[in-house]
Amino acid sequence: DTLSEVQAFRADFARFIMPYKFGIDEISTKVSILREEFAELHDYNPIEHISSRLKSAESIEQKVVRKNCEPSFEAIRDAITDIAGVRIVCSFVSDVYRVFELLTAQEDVRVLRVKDYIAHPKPNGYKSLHVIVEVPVFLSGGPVDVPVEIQLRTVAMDFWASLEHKIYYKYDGEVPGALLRDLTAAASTAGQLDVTMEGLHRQVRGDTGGVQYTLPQRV
Ligand code: 0O2
Repeated sequence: DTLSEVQAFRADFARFIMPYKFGIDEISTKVSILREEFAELHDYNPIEHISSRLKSAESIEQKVVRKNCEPSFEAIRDAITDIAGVRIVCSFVSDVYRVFELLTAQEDVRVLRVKDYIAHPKPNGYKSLHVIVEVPVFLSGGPVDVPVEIQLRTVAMDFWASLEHKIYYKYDGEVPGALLRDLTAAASTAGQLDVTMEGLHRQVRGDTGGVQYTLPQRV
């Protein structure tokens, strides 16, 4: 009957989503370790904060429709790689790339895709470094590789993105032109703030070499 079908689907969904939660746990632990070690060894903390989220069933459904994906767990597993999401907010742009390098250099972290919206911002001004990685999670039945989307950004980029996200939802994606222009201008102001703050930080640390970082290879 319908009730037992719904119950069976719920149980299948819970089983499907569980490894993604563990994927988040694995990445969050890795980031916490880097953060603590940095604070201890270098007396400096490149990571301001970490947050994570599991994509809701509703949001997965919307993406299935948007991507025209077959509504089976197998197809969803392959097509939707941001079910597990971890966001790392850093103080400076150089820290974003440094944390990216340190994380992706780890042996059990396999990089599937990199989107560098810092080097190539979206037309609205959105900036962040997105990387989809796969990490092994050891379950009772053996290891499974879980994709996790990691978003790395500065405090200024994060401030901008959270406001933009609210505005985008308030207007249901149809943000009025004037507001969109102001938002894009604000993104550029946030970018200038990042450059100024990084410069000040370097002066205080006695580093006169200028800001330099190697951009990640786009996979
Ligand atoms: P939420 O609520 O954060 O989960 P793909 O996943 O690669 O097939 P997509 O969705 O275009 O395609 O991926 P992309 O561009 O890498 O970015 C997806 C996520 O980045 C979004 O997730 C947001 O978190 C963030 N993002 C991307 N563009 C913007 C933007 O213009 N403004 C803001 N504020 N955030 C952005 P979700 O699923 O949309 O939402």
